Amino acid sequence: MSSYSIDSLEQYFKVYRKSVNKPKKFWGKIAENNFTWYQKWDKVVEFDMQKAEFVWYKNAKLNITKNCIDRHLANRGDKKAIIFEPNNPDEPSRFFTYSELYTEVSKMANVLRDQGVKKGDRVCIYLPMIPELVFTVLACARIGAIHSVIFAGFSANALSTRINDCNAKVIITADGGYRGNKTVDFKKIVDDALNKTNTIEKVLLVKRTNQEIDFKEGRDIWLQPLLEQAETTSKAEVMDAEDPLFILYTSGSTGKPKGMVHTTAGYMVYVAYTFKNVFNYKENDVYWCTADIGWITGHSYTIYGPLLNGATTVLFEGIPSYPDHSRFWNVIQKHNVNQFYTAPTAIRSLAKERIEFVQDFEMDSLKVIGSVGEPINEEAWHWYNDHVGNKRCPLVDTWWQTETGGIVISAIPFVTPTKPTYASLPLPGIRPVLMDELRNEIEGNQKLGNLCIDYPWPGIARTIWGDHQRYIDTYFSKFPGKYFSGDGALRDEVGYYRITGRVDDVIIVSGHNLGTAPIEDAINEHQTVAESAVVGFPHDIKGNALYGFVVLKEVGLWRDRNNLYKEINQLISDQIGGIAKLDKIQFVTGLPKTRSGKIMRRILRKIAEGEKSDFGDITTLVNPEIVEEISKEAL
Ligand code: 6R9
Repeated sequence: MSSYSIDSLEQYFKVYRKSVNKPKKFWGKIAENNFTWYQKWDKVVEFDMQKAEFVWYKNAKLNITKNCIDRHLANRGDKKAIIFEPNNPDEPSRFFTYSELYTEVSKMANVLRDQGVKKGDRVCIYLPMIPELVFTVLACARIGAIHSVIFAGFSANALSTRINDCNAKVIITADGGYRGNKTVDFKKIVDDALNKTNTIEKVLLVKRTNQEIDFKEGRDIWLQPLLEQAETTSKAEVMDAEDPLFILYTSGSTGKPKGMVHTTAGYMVYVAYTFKNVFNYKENDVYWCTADIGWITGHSYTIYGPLLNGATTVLFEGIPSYPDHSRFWNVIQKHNVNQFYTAPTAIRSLAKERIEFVQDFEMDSLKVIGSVGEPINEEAWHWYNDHVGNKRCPLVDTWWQTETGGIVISAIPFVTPTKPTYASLPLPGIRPVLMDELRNEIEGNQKLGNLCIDYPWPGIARTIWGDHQRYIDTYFSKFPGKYFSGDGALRDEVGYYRITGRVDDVIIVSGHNLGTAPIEDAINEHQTVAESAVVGFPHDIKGNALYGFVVLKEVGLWRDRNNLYKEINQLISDQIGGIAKLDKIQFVTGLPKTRSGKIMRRILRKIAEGEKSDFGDITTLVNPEIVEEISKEAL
């Protein structure tokens, strides 16, 4: 049991050494001592980094929901598993004990089975942050269906692309959802998406807003009446260790999203272990991760990680600014939250508000605060540390990705000394390396390079759905024998890692990964556009914002730039969703002619960052002040 929970720096170094010298023994023990299995494994790991093939816990049999729910029933049956905090603070919170969670998940699992969903089928979930979202995710896992949760900010078009990519058979959605003082028409978006798909047989509907919807007989089914009649116990499907648990789409350098596939046993062991250590969770703590379940952080650290450890996890439906900017702090006080995990964007936007918003609340319950999704700048780090953590709570800056399944570089609270803007040290089992452009490993400290990991860990994604070659090409080819993250990093004088940002064509805006290619494709759909290029530029709150360089088919067309700007943003929103939006646009006569796209982007980034451009071949039609003005107007 001793290596499951790390309590001192000395122990960390000891455990870390063990984990990298004898990874099989290390991960074997963790799996052996902390989970329930129908059948144990023949081998802890088998892998080939060239072919990107990973088998963890070979031939083991299990069901992850047995580990998330059933095994807690004996001792934690009456313990709260989920605290649901609705969007509207006047609506009462709802609580689900582990026993109630068992019942809810069983009912949902039985309904899905009755509707013909079988092991291996793909089920799309497009829901607001309500308890039914957690129940459906776990119900899929219970019956062996592969869940594919689509973030509710994605447009109908983005949703249909994802449904088609994995041939989902069923989609679960709601009539509508609440978001601050707005409602979102979930059902309408799904209806639009289904015009462009033909694999969905059934649309299962949760009632949330009671708004009117178009109901299509024979295809649409209200869940509530079915749940009321469903059996309250359910058999958990026997899953192989390597059976897929879920698909989660992430943006890449091309227009097509990558369906990252995570499998059952390795993912389970990895997220449980990292949750326990990175948040120093203790039995009666209340833990809150604000991430939407549509992202990997919500999967691993709102649902699976906490429930695997028998924790109490808060599910928040709302947004940080509603009804005012104190909402996060209010919820921490209300539910006596002990561990709080959020994104730098949220911190930066709240730090801009009056200090009373945070000072008026009693947050003594907090023990650990965390950050994820993008680099946290020094200013935001200090504000978070001073005003939320009260200089008392360790701030863990956790670096990881959809592809890594769980946190890979992070301080362990009360163990690893923290340093602002540094993710710090690798967790046990993780061997980070820095590589230069010539594919040589960079030895020593105080060095900057491409961040890779050179040995597999149980939570690593296994493939891209339907395209293993793309998985190899994206992550295992640039630096043969290593997993390449796409991020750059600095290793300081004591070996701490600081993530410097993406080195590829992905831009992280408010913590959301956006590939430049799909945005450019959307811009190019405009009838007046000849070509375009999108780059990121630093933004106070969002971290990065999008800057579009657009070449029009005819020079004179730019006179209508105000409308063009709006129409182009509308096209992007239709294709991808509201999360992708050009903050600035510049109409140019041509893109720089360079040897490679990489160099062109470097030039454009310089211009976007406001450095004076001395590249003669780019002539702007609009001077930057005017562009600023137009951008502001259109916001
Ligand atoms: C978990 C998650 C992954 C990308 C990743 C990196 C950025 C995440 C970070 C961080 C600096 C951190 N990122 N955590 N950058 N410091 N603590 O966000 O997954 O949505 O796949 O994004 O996010 O650039 O490569 P995902």
